[in-house]
Formats: sequence, C-alpha cells, structure tokens
Amino acid sequence: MGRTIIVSNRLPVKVAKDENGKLRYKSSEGGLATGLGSVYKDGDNIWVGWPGFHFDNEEEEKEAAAKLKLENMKPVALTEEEIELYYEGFSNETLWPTFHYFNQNALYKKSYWQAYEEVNHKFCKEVVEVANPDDTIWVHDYQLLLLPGLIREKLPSVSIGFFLHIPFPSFEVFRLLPWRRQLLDGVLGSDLIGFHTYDDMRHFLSAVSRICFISNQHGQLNKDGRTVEVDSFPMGIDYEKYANSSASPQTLSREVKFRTSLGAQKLMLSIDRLDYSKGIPARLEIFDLFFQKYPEYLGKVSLMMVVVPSRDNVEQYRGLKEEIDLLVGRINGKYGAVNWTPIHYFYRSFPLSDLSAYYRMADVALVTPMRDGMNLVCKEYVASRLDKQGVLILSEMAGASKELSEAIIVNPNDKHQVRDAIKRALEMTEEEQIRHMEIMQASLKKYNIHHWVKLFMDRLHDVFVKQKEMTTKLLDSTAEKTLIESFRKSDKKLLFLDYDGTLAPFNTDPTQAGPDEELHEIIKGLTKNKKNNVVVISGRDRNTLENWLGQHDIEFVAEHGVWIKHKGKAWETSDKLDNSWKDDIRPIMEIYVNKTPGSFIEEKDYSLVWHFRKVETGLGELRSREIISHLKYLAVNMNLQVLEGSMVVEIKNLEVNKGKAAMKWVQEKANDFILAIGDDATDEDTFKALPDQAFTIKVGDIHSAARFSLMEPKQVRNLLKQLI
Ligand code: GDG
Repeated sequence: MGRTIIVSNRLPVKVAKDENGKLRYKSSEGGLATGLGSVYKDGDNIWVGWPGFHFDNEEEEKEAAAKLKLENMKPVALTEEEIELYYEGFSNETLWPTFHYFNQNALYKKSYWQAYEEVNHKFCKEVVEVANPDDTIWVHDYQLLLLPGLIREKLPSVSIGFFLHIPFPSFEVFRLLPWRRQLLDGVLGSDLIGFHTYDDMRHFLSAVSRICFISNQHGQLNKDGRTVEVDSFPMGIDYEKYANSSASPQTLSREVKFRTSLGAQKLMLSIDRLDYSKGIPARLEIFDLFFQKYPEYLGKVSLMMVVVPSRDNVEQYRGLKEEIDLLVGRINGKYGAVNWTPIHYFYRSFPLSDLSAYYRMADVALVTPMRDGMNLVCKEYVASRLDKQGVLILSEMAGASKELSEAIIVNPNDKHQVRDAIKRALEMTEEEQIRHMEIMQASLKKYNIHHWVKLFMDRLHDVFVKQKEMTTKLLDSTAEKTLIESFRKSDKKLLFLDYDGTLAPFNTDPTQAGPDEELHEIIKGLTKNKKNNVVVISGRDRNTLENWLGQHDIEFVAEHGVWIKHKGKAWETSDKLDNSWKDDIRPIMEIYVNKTPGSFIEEKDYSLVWHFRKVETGLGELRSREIISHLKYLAVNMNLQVLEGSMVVEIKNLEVNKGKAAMKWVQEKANDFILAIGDDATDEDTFKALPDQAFTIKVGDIHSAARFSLMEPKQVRNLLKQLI
C-alpha cells in the first residue's frame, strides 16, 4: 500500500526566527491543515510545501528540514526572488485576478511565467525525491497548476489528484491568459481534478474542450490515452472545532467583555482577508446606503469589520487598503455619535476565541464577496451559532451559496438589494432564524472537512482502480495463442468487426475509404468457413456498407445499430425510433455549415452528421467544439446523444448503440466464441455489452473496456488471417 503525499504552496506550519536568531515553528490552524491533518500525520505520509521563510544559509535549511521531517513535512526552499515572481507575481497578480473575473487587474509578464514554471519544477523535484510509483499525490491550488503534468512525466503510473480552491472562470475569461494551454496541460496530468462547485467544473471542461480539443463525457476525458475524471467536491469546515470553540470559557468571557462595551445595539459582522475579490468597499457603500434609506437604524446597529492583512506587497492590495480606510473614515465621520460608532474596523487577525465571540454575538453575518471559490467564514458563522439564531446574508458569487440556500442570497453588485436584505435580516423573527439556521447546521455538520477529505481520497482511489481495470493488455503472442485455440475449438463463432480504423485505416477521402483487395480476401477467407458468422458493425450508412461489402456472405449493423441486415434478408430497423427531433436540430447544424466553409451535413436515416474534413485546418476543430457543446446542451432534454468521430460530429437517438445491436446476435444465435474488434468510443458500447468471456479488442488505445488492445488495422488483419 503506497503513501499519501500532500503538496501545496504553503506547509501547515510557519517557520520564523525569534529575537535570538533561533528557528521557531508555528502550526497553522487553517481548515485545510486540520482536514488533512489526519492524512499527512499518518504513518510515512508527508506534506510538501514552502515553510513561509527564506533561509539564510544551507545549515538553516538542513536544520529546518530535519525538524520538519519529524512532523511528516518536507520544506521546499524558495528564494525571495522566487516568492516575488512566482507567488506574488504569477500566482497573485496573474492567476488570482483572472480566476476571480478581475482580469483588468491581471498582469501578463514573461518573468512571472518563467518563475512560475521554475518553481513548479522545483516542487516536482522535491516530490519525486520522496515519491514511489505506488504513492498517491494530492496537489492543491492555483500556485501549482503545472505540477501534476510535471510529476506525471517522471512517475507515469503514480495516482495524482488536484483540487482548485478558487473559482475556475468561464472560457471567455480563461482564454485571456497567454499560457492557457500549458496551464491546462499541467492540470490534466492528474487522474482526478476537483472543484468547489459544478459551475467551476463546467467552466474547466469547456476550456479543455475549446483549448485542448478534448471533450468529455459526464466529466470523464481522455488525455494521451489516460482517463481523467473531473468533479465538484464542495469543501466543508471542521464543524466540531467551531461549535466547541463557541462554547469554550475563553470565548464566553470575550463575549461578555465585548457586549459590555457595545451595549444593547445590534451587531453585523464581516470577516475577510484583504482582497478585492471580497467586495469590501462595495459592502461599505451598501452600509452607507442602508443608513440613508433607513435612518431609524442610526445608533441601533453597528458593523464589526475584520480585515486580515494579506498580500500587502502587491500594489493593488495597498490601494485597496487605502480605499477601505477612507470609506470607513467617511461613514464613521458622517453618522457616528459620541456614544455610537457605525463601523468597528480592525485591520489585523484575532485568536480563535475572539473570532468565535464575534460569531456568537453577530445578529447578521454579511458575507458579500464579488467572487469566492467557496468562502469558509459563512460556514464558520453558522457552526458557531449554538443558539441557532442569527441571519446569514450571502453573496451568490461565493461557492458556499450553492449549499447554503437557507441564507438570504444576494447579488453583491445589486447594492439596493443587499441594502434591503440587511433590513430584512435585522427584522427576521426568531422562529424564522432558527428554522433556517437548523437546516444549514445539519448540512454543514454532515458535509464537514473530514467528509470532504474522505470523499476526494476515496474517489481518487476508485479512479486509480478503474484506470488499472481499463488498461487493456496488449494482445501479445500468448494472448493471441489463447484466442486462436479457443476459436479453433468452437463451432458457432460470432465475429463483430468495426470498419473504419479497424478493418481499414481511417481515410479522410471517402472515395479512397472502401475496402482494398487484401480486405476482400480476408473476408472471403473467413466466410468460407460456415462456422463463422461475420458481422460488420459500423457507423456508416447501410448503402455504403452494402456497396463496399455486399458481395460477401456477411451480416451488417449500420448507423451504429439503427439498421441491421441478416444474411439473405432485407435491412430492418426498429420502428419505435422517433425522428421528429431532426427538424429542430437540422437548422442548428445549418448555421454551422453557413459559417464554416467546406463543412456539410449528412442525413442518415436516424441521425444527422456534421462533416468537417474539408474545412481549413484549425477552423474545423474550433467549430466542432462549438457545435459539440451546442448539441450536447440540446441533447440532454431530447433523448439524443452526440458522438464525436474523426472529422465528424454525429447526433442520434440515445436508444441506438452498437452494444444493443450486437446483443441481438448474441441472444438470437447460438454461439460458443465471440470476437469484437473496434477503435472508437462507439465500440466501447459493444465491449461493455458482450459477455465476459468474449474476446474484445480495442484498436489504437489501451484505455478501454475491451480485454485486449492492438495498435493498428494492419495488426487486426494479421490476426484475422490466422483465423482463416
Ligand atoms: C481560499 C478561497 C475557499 C479570517 N480572519 C481570521 C481568521 N480567518 C480565517 C477564517 C477562515 C479563513 O481565514 C478564510 O477562509 P475563506 O474561505 O473565507 O477565504 P480564503 O482565505 O480566500 O480561501 C476560498 C478557501 O480557499 C478554501 O478552499 O473557501 O474561496 O479564496 O477559515 O476563519 N482566523 C483567525 N483569525 C482571524 O482574524 N484565527
């Protein structure tokens, strides 16, 4: 059993020097550190990351490494320049603003990118130094987007998970990054990629489709022959920690102290790191608007605003701090009285007991970020409300809003809406508060940080096992011998053979795609033996198949199963199939034909196909991504499926597939040997549907539900020749 290696920009510890020049180690109490504590502290597991300190010399570095090793941690030593360019630069001035839809704040500097690449390589070196091929590696967040791909190059079989803690922006925003392709290729080195919300996941998949030309099915995609799974895993908090802290004697004594100085007035609370994504200035403007519209609240409610210093080396953050200082001063100056301060503003961090006391006291928590991956503060507020009272006002731009629908959900850009939400919150009855709070607490208790860690780790393990199962064995000489022996011993044989890419190499020119002499000879040879039942199972239309191979004593499945033809019989189809959808889909395909010179529509009996093999290189691929996402969107509610072939996009009835068609033969005809060979996604249905003992062979890819694989049609022909 392998170990687990956690990798993040920061270690869950901060190294610093005391006044005597001695290294000191302070553990982090962050949610991630708590959640992953049970993982990295266990056995030989390890956490790799920057310890938040620039070592003066190698001695110091060694001393820290030895000390941290005892705590299952491995430091990555970064220089001041690296931190400036990779962390403050590319991570916080390029990726952070872009991913939070503040692209006007983003800097695109080559020096930042180079440092980002170099530091990701540095992390890779540290990981590879400790990792074994059977280990599981879990990489965290936007500072290390390239790392999964780099590790994959060095350790191809290792299991890698990646989790992004911030939002993933829509394709239109992500595409602005000059290094978009490299970033996606980096993340795609993972086996499992996790996001906080479904929307982040969907944006990521769309970027992968548009930029890397890789599409997905239900969050699964194929990257260089490996399956990558993408899903949402909303992160929870350490619920017990906040509930317990809320009940602790220290917290209660802090609360008594604060209450005494505040008097009977109501309290609203906001807690954020200093960041433009958190919407702090807008919140202050809303507070001003609130008093303008509802002056009866003057002197009766205050806002306790905690802003935790962060990234103050970055220009934009310094500017933001000044803006906040100014706004707070203006509002307090405008409304304040000798015995009442509208805003209690703190630009520092507090111990947990103080934070818990604030959570306990706040009648309203005002959490209104412009964009937030999840936002843990709102969850901590709910967990701290042992009295089940209090109202949460939550921005719909925070990932948490997808889970906490019992909160008052607001759009932070709609200042009047938030202003009125404050009034509603302050006037909400106790019963209503309790009703909402109870629902939110039950959910957060269940979906806590430990649940999140387990969910992700279990899924990563499942993906790894599934990948192993999906890795087909190359049909080597031993397997080939077994297949041939079994074939010879049997009397009633069923052979399902796909055409394009299996019996014949894929050819973009339809006039050249027909069978050659060698193929005719092979089929003739196979059909001479009456014990063999050869079924050509293809996505091609029935006329083409009949023109090409009609002279042989074989059977057919055309259009992926829409039409079937038994020997000596006419073509038959399932008459239950509905075709009325074509009238809705055809005009949409026509739009793409009109704007993509060289593309055309082929209408099959029960499907529509958009061909782009004659379109200018690049444009065809680009348009195909657009049409695929457009058709997939429509297909969901119309019982249709979208198939991607080579230079084609096909849409057809969901009930039709090669697997169902193949099973008709298996069920209707006695058989004691089954062989199925195919090369594309539609053949997977056949491999999955056939009984376990069938010999199933995937051509050109080792990740398949088939038992074996072959590299190319030439090898398929060689195998078939041996069966003659
Ligand atoms: C990123 C994503 C995502 C704050 N002030 C004090 C203090 N805090 C603690 C809070 C909370 C944490 O800091 C802040 O977490 P958030 O989730 O709200 O925000 P980010 O730091 O931006 O985190 C975010 C998160 O990653 C996890 O994936 O939710 O969307 O941006 O835990 O309690 N803690 C103490 N004193 C303070 O003064 N002790």
